[in-house]
Amino acid sequence: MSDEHKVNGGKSKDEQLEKFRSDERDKHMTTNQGLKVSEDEFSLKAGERGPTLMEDFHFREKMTHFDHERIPERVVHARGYGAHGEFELYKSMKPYTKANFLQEPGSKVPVFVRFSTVAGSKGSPDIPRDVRGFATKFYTDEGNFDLVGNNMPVFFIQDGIKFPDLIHAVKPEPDTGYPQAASAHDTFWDFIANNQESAHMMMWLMSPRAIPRNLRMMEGFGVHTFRFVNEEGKAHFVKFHWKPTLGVHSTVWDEAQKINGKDPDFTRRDIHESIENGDYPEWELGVQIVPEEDEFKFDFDVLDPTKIWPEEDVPVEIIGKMTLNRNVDNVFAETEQVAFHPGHVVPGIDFTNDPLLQGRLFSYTDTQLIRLGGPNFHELPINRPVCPFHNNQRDGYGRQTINVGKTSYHKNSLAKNHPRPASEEEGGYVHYQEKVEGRKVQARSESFKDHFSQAAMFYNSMSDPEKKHIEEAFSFELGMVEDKDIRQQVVDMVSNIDLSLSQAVAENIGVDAPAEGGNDYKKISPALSQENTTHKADTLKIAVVLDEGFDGDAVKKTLEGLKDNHTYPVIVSKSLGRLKGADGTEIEATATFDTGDPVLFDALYVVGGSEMDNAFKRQAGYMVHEMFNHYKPIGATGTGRKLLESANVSGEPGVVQDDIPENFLPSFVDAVAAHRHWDRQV
Ligand code: HDD
Repeated sequence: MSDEHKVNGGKSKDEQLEKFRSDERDKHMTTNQGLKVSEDEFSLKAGERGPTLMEDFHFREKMTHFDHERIPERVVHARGYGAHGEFELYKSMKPYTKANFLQEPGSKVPVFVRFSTVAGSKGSPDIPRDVRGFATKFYTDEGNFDLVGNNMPVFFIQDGIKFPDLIHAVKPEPDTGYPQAASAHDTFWDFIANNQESAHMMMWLMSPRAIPRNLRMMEGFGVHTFRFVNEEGKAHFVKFHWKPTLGVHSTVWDEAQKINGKDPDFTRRDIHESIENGDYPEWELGVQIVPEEDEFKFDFDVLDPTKIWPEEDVPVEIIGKMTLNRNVDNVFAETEQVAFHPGHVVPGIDFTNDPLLQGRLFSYTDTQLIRLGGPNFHELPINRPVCPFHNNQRDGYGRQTINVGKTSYHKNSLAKNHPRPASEEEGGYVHYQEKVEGRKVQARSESFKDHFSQAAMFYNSMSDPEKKHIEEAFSFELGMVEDKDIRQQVVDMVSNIDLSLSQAVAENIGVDAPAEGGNDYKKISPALSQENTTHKADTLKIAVVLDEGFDGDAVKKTLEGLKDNHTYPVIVSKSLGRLKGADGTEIEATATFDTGDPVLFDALYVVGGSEMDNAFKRQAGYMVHEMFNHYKPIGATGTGRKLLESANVSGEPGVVQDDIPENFLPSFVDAVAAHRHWDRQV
């Protein structure tokens, strides 16, 4: 590789962006032509009470720019949030791929990640029941590699040609314009029932994965099977996984719906604040690798994007870690203008014939052309590779590069044939020479026709609370479907996955329960259940309900202990400001019962105080009730214990009470680390 392509590890993107940053502090205001502006509050008028004059170029420029400020939102994944970070390699992938950023353990490349929901508009709430986009741009010294994935490892359809149909079905219905950011409506379920390849994805969508607690605690998947190609030209099939170091955690439906009202920005605020606090979100990158010789060794087609490779059969090898450590400076310039494309690959990473992937390879550039207004979006700071780029593409809206010289064609003699293609040895991308033959057909491969086995595997791998979640999700979603025939069709479809599930849902939504069905596929993949994920108390937010007259010494000790365990206690009371303990200790309340709704916290610690009035007790009681119903950890000391007793939650799982801080703290931290306590009677 030539020296000009060597880049400065994890920092190179930040250095590049620095050249484009503009800091307006301590500066005079000017027009876009650099002319200093003397007046910005009053337009130029003919007389104090007269009409505005056309001549007022500052008014015209300011207004015109404003009128053109919006660009079309993404046709899908419109609601998103991005952050910068770096990817560090743990383990060389040299035996499998020649991709430069996957060679040297310890090497780093900058990344930019944009998380998103799929169906909702740009201003929709953060926790609808939906798939989450998880798109990562690796700025490598061989060009940008985009891993444009989701938080679910399979997809609804098997062929890109059906994507517009799927999206038309899930978006607000065209005759009413609603519902916003919701799949609980007739057209979506009509699509599902009539496109049964969606069965496996439908199960993921009805599971807790579709309402993650935050963006830091969800997995990411490249979904498709890609190809690694090594220096010798040998290829392996590969699937990519992102595994969050904090584990995979979700909300419950009632909680998610309430969060969407109380704080529609909940997950974006969470990740922004985590990065500002230095609690950098981390994911390990895992790969599943299958030799090409084993292509036909599975009971599913490795190219089918509605199938996973069970981790127990093809282990996920952890090869590196991504850390998100910097928020964007400007959401529009970076998060909105970033343009991902599954076709942005580097030497050593190639495609397969997955027909969904093939369809995507067309769609992404096409959509950026309309969204970003022309073919020069690669020149926007966030999209620029950190290595140099040269070709004979020229002109177009918003062109920034000033290409010098006469030639913009290949081959030429005037510029000695530059820019010239690079040989494979020089780092030129050479497509993998897969042998293909066959008739031109428009058909589904026979090997893509089993839609229900893995859907059954997913359901059978769930814990009881997850199964309950799925049944309730189906009941809610189909309960919102007006057309009884569609409800019946979906229930009949579900009977191919699990008969008792279909019967329970049928009863809840008033349709005929299927008499027969079920699935003979009995395989289980424990990795699919969130019950088997990592559980840690780190970074969880604890509401501490406090009133005047609390036991100062004990509370202070406990709060310090909670912070030492890397949790975030937040004092919630009837009003903001200082609260005085019985011994004179002062603690500041930073949230009120109004601003500190229980759904915004991961756990509750009730202290109360000696002067609680009935209003305080009722508000605190509401917090206990909500936290309890959402299976969240609850702790109480001192006067707080009485509040738990009157709420009838004492002795229930995940409810910890003790007046001695040394005893209370470890048990409460354990309860917090467990996240949710499903074995409660709610
Ligand atoms: Fe897509 C955006 C992920 C199938 C067409 N897609 C988009 C984004 C993500 C995904 C994360 C948002 C990127 C960002 O944050 O800017 N899409 C997926 C995954 C799929 C998938 C994991 C299946 C495995 N997508 C898919 C198909 C098509 C598209 C089959 C069309 C044939 N996707 C698009 C798009 C979008 C998009 C219309 C809208 C905005 C954009 O591209 O940049 O081109």
